[in-house]
Amino acid sequence: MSNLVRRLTGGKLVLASHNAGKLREIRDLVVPHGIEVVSAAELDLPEPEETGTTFAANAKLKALASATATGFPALSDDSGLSVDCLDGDPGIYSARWAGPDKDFSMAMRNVQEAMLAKGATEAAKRGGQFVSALCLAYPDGEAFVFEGIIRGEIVWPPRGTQGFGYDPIFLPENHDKTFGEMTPQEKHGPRPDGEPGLSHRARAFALFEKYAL
Ligand code: ITT
Repeated sequence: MSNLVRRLTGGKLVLASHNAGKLREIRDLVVPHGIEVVSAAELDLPEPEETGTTFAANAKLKALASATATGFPALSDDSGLSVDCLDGDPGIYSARWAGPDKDFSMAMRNVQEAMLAKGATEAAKRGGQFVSALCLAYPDGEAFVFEGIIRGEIVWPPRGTQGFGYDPIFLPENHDKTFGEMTPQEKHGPRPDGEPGLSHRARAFALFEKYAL
Protein backbone atom coordinates (compact mmCIF):
# COMPACT_ATOMS: atom_id res chain seq x y z
CA MET A 1 0.00 0.00 0.00
CA SER A 2 1.34 3.43 -0.78
CA ASN A 3 0.43 7.09 -0.80
CA LEU A 4 -0.47 6.65 -4.48
CA VAL A 5 -4.04 5.86 -3.48
CA ARG A 6 -6.49 8.42 -4.84
CA ARG A 7 -8.26 10.00 -1.90
CA LEU A 8 -12.01 10.40 -1.64
CA THR A 9 -12.98 14.04 -1.73
CA GLY A 10 -16.50 14.12 -0.33
CA GLY A 11 -19.77 13.37 -2.06
CA LYS A 12 -21.64 10.13 -2.08
CA LEU A 13 -20.04 6.71 -1.58
CA VAL A 14 -21.84 3.59 -2.78
CA LEU A 15 -21.42 0.56 -0.51
CA ALA A 16 -21.18 -2.21 -3.09
CA SER A 17 -22.75 -5.03 -1.09
CA HIS A 18 -26.04 -6.85 -0.77
CA ASN A 19 -25.10 -8.54 2.51
CA ALA A 20 -27.03 -6.95 5.41
CA GLY A 21 -24.47 -8.00 8.05
CA LYS A 22 -21.56 -6.51 6.13
CA LEU A 23 -23.48 -3.35 5.31
CA ARG A 24 -24.22 -2.79 9.00
CA GLU A 25 -20.55 -3.13 9.89
CA ILE A 26 -19.25 -0.98 7.01
CA ARG A 27 -21.78 1.74 7.84
CA ASP A 28 -20.59 1.70 11.49
CA LEU A 29 -17.04 2.24 10.23
CA VAL A 30 -17.83 4.90 7.60
CA VAL A 31 -20.43 7.00 9.41
CA PRO A 32 -18.03 8.67 11.92
CA HIS A 33 -16.28 10.22 8.89
CA GLY A 34 -19.46 12.03 7.86
CA ILE A 35 -19.46 10.34 4.44
CA GLU A 36 -22.84 10.12 2.74
CA VAL A 37 -23.45 6.46 1.89
CA VAL A 38 -26.02 4.52 -0.08
CA SER A 39 -25.90 0.76 -0.61
CA ALA A 40 -25.99 -1.25 -3.83
CA ALA A 41 -28.86 -3.16 -2.21
CA GLU A 42 -30.87 0.07 -1.71
CA LEU A 43 -30.14 1.14 -5.30
CA ASP A 44 -31.24 -2.29 -6.56
CA LEU A 45 -27.98 -2.67 -8.46
CA PRO A 46 -27.43 -6.14 -9.94
CA GLU A 47 -25.01 -8.43 -8.09
CA PRO A 48 -22.06 -9.10 -10.42
CA GLU A 49 -20.92 -12.69 -10.78
CA GLU A 50 -17.86 -13.28 -8.58
CA THR A 51 -15.55 -14.89 -11.12
CA GLY A 52 -12.23 -13.87 -9.50
CA THR A 53 -9.86 -16.36 -7.89
CA THR A 54 -8.82 -14.08 -4.99
CA PHE A 55 -10.61 -11.90 -2.44
CA ALA A 56 -8.97 -8.84 -4.01
CA ALA A 57 -10.10 -9.72 -7.54
CA ASN A 58 -13.69 -10.26 -6.44
CA ALA A 59 -13.69 -7.06 -4.39
CA LYS A 60 -12.49 -5.13 -7.44
CA LEU A 61 -15.09 -6.64 -9.68
CA LYS A 62 -17.89 -5.66 -7.26
CA ALA A 63 -16.68 -2.11 -6.57
CA LEU A 64 -16.09 -1.37 -10.27
CA ALA A 65 -19.54 -2.66 -11.20
CA SER A 66 -21.20 -0.30 -8.68
CA ALA A 67 -18.98 2.69 -9.50
CA THR A 68 -19.52 2.45 -13.25
CA ALA A 69 -23.27 1.81 -12.87
CA THR A 70 -23.83 4.84 -10.60
CA GLY A 71 -21.12 7.37 -11.48
CA PHE A 72 -20.11 7.55 -7.80
CA PRO A 73 -17.08 6.05 -6.05
CA ALA A 74 -17.90 2.66 -4.55
CA LEU A 75 -16.54 0.60 -1.68
CA SER A 76 -16.93 -3.19 -1.76
CA ASP A 77 -15.91 -5.99 0.60
CA ASP A 78 -15.00 -9.49 -0.45
CA SER A 79 -14.39 -11.63 2.55
CA GLY A 80 -14.52 -15.10 3.99
CA LEU A 81 -13.32 -17.70 6.42
CA SER A 82 -10.19 -19.62 5.41
CA VAL A 83 -9.53 -22.78 7.42
CA ASP A 84 -5.92 -24.01 7.55
CA CYS A 85 -6.63 -27.75 7.46
CA LEU A 86 -9.05 -27.28 4.54
CA ASP A 87 -6.38 -25.64 2.39
CA GLY A 88 -8.07 -22.27 2.83
CA ASP A 89 -11.67 -23.37 2.17
CA PRO A 90 -14.37 -22.13 2.26
CA GLY A 91 -12.31 -18.95 1.53
CA ILE A 92 -13.61 -17.06 -1.49
CA TYR A 93 -16.48 -19.56 -1.60
CA SER A 94 -17.68 -18.71 1.93
CA ALA A 95 -21.02 -17.31 0.74
CA ARG A 96 -21.55 -20.25 -1.64
CA TRP A 97 -21.11 -22.84 1.13
CA ALA A 98 -24.35 -21.45 2.60
CA GLY A 99 -26.30 -22.34 -0.56
CA PRO A 100 -29.04 -20.35 -2.28
CA ASP A 101 -30.96 -20.01 1.02
CA LYS A 102 -27.92 -18.45 2.72
CA ASP A 103 -28.16 -21.09 5.45
CA PHE A 104 -25.12 -20.45 7.65
CA SER A 105 -26.10 -23.10 10.24
CA MET A 106 -25.61 -25.59 7.42
CA ALA A 107 -22.42 -23.87 6.20
CA MET A 108 -20.92 -23.94 9.73
CA ARG A 109 -21.88 -27.62 10.10
CA ASN A 110 -20.24 -28.37 6.75
CA VAL A 111 -17.05 -26.64 7.90
CA GLN A 112 -17.08 -28.70 11.10
CA GLU A 113 -17.68 -31.97 9.20
CA ALA A 114 -14.92 -31.22 6.70
CA MET A 115 -12.55 -30.45 9.60
CA LEU A 116 -13.45 -33.69 11.40
CA ALA A 117 -12.78 -35.60 8.18
CA LYS A 118 -9.26 -34.11 8.33
CA GLY A 119 -8.88 -35.24 11.95
CA ALA A 120 -8.93 -31.66 13.26
CA THR A 121 -10.28 -32.34 16.73
CA GLU A 122 -7.80 -30.50 18.97
CA ALA A 123 -7.37 -26.71 19.11
CA ALA A 124 -3.86 -26.83 17.63
CA LYS A 125 -5.25 -28.25 14.38
CA ARG A 126 -8.21 -25.89 14.17
CA GLY A 127 -6.55 -22.64 13.09
CA GLY A 128 -7.98 -20.35 10.48
CA GLN A 129 -8.52 -16.75 9.55
CA PHE A 130 -11.11 -14.29 8.43
CA VAL A 131 -10.00 -12.18 5.48
CA SER A 132 -11.53 -8.99 4.16
CA ALA A 133 -10.52 -7.22 0.96
CA LEU A 134 -12.09 -3.78 0.68
CA CYS A 135 -11.96 -2.13 -2.73
CA LEU A 136 -12.46 1.55 -3.44
CA ALA A 137 -13.28 2.06 -7.11
CA TYR A 138 -13.94 5.21 -9.11
CA PRO A 139 -16.30 5.50 -12.11
CA ASP A 140 -13.32 6.02 -14.44
CA GLY A 141 -12.04 2.53 -13.59
CA GLU A 142 -9.33 3.30 -11.00
CA ALA A 143 -9.44 0.87 -8.07
CA PHE A 144 -7.52 0.31 -4.82
CA VAL A 145 -7.64 -2.73 -2.53
CA PHE A 146 -7.03 -2.83 1.25
CA GLU A 147 -6.77 -6.19 3.07
CA GLY A 148 -7.27 -7.16 6.67
CA ILE A 149 -6.80 -10.52 8.38
CA ILE A 150 -7.63 -11.86 11.83
CA ARG A 151 -6.35 -15.26 12.93
CA GLY A 152 -8.20 -17.49 15.30
CA GLU A 153 -9.58 -20.93 16.05
CA ILE A 154 -12.63 -22.61 14.56
CA VAL A 155 -14.70 -23.82 17.53
CA TRP A 156 -17.59 -26.25 17.79
CA PRO A 157 -20.45 -25.99 18.73
CA PRO A 158 -21.33 -22.47 17.49
CA ARG A 159 -21.42 -19.84 20.27
CA GLY A 160 -23.42 -16.59 20.34
CA THR A 161 -26.12 -14.96 18.27
CA GLN A 162 -24.55 -11.62 17.39
CA GLY A 163 -22.86 -10.80 14.11
CA PHE A 164 -23.60 -12.84 10.98
CA GLY A 165 -22.31 -15.64 8.77
CA TYR A 166 -19.58 -17.75 10.40
CA ASP A 167 -19.16 -15.50 13.47
CA PRO A 168 -20.40 -18.11 16.01
CA ILE A 169 -17.57 -20.58 15.18
CA PHE A 170 -14.71 -18.06 15.06
CA LEU A 171 -12.70 -17.46 18.22
CA PRO A 172 -10.20 -14.67 17.50
CA GLU A 173 -6.73 -15.33 18.89
CA ASN A 174 -6.05 -14.01 22.39
CA HIS A 175 -9.79 -13.70 23.12
CA ASP A 176 -12.29 -15.86 24.96
CA LYS A 177 -15.46 -14.81 23.16
CA THR A 178 -16.34 -15.84 19.60
CA PHE A 179 -17.30 -13.10 17.14
CA GLY A 180 -20.86 -14.37 17.65
CA GLU A 181 -20.61 -13.54 21.35
CA MET A 182 -19.10 -10.08 20.83
CA THR A 183 -21.01 -6.83 20.57
CA PRO A 184 -20.52 -4.86 17.33
CA GLN A 185 -18.25 -2.52 19.31
CA GLU A 186 -16.11 -5.46 20.48
CA LYS A 187 -15.96 -7.02 17.01
CA HIS A 188 -15.13 -4.00 14.90
CA GLY A 189 -15.28 -0.80 16.99
CA PRO A 190 -12.11 1.21 17.67
CA ARG A 191 -10.13 -0.02 20.68
CA PRO A 192 -9.92 2.14 23.82
CA ASP A 193 -6.22 2.76 23.07
CA GLY A 194 -7.13 4.19 19.66
CA GLU A 195 -5.98 1.04 17.80
CA PRO A 196 -8.23 -0.10 14.92
CA GLY A 197 -11.03 -2.56 15.65
CA LEU A 198 -10.37 -6.28 15.98
CA SER A 199 -12.07 -7.78 12.95
CA HIS A 200 -10.58 -8.43 9.51
CA ARG A 201 -12.99 -5.81 8.12
CA ALA A 202 -12.00 -3.19 10.72
CA ARG A 203 -8.33 -3.89 9.96
CA ALA A 204 -8.86 -3.47 6.22
CA PHE A 205 -10.89 -0.36 6.93
CA ALA A 206 -8.04 1.13 8.98
CA LEU A 207 -5.88 1.03 5.83
CA PHE A 208 -8.67 2.51 3.73
CA GLU A 209 -9.01 5.27 6.34
CA LYS A 210 -5.29 5.96 6.40
CA TYR A 211 -4.70 6.06 2.65
CA ALA A 212 -8.01 7.05 1.07
CA LEU A 213 -9.73 9.45 3.51
P1 ITT B 1 -21.73 -9.13 -1.20
O1 ITT B 1 -20.88 -9.79 -2.25
O2 ITT B 1 -23.01 -8.58 -1.74
O3 ITT B 1 -20.98 -8.13 -0.39
P2 ITT B 1 -21.71 -11.78 -0.03
O4 ITT B 1 -22.33 -12.35 1.20
O5 ITT B 1 -21.93 -12.52 -1.31
O6 ITT B 1 -22.19 -10.26 -0.15
P3 ITT B 1 -18.90 -12.48 -0.10
O7 ITT B 1 -18.95 -13.05 -1.46
O8 ITT B 1 -17.73 -11.63 0.25
O9 ITT B 1 -20.18 -11.58 0.20
O10 ITT B 1 -19.04 -13.67 0.91
C1 ITT B 1 -18.40 -13.67 2.12
C2 ITT B 1 -19.09 -14.58 3.11
O11 ITT B 1 -18.16 -14.83 4.17
C3 ITT B 1 -20.29 -13.88 3.71
O12 ITT B 1 -21.48 -14.30 3.10
C4 ITT B 1 -20.21 -14.26 5.18
O13 ITT B 1 -21.03 -15.32 5.44
C5 ITT B 1 -18.76 -14.67 5.40
N1 ITT B 1 -18.16 -13.60 6.18
C6 ITT B 1 -17.45 -12.53 5.74
N2 ITT B 1 -17.16 -11.69 6.74
C7 ITT B 1 -17.69 -12.23 7.84
C8 ITT B 1 -17.75 -11.83 9.18
O14 ITT B 1 -17.24 -10.66 9.59
N3 ITT B 1 -18.39 -12.60 10.04
C9 ITT B 1 -18.94 -13.76 9.64
N4 ITT B 1 -18.96 -14.22 8.40
C10 ITT B 1 -18.33 -13.46 7.50
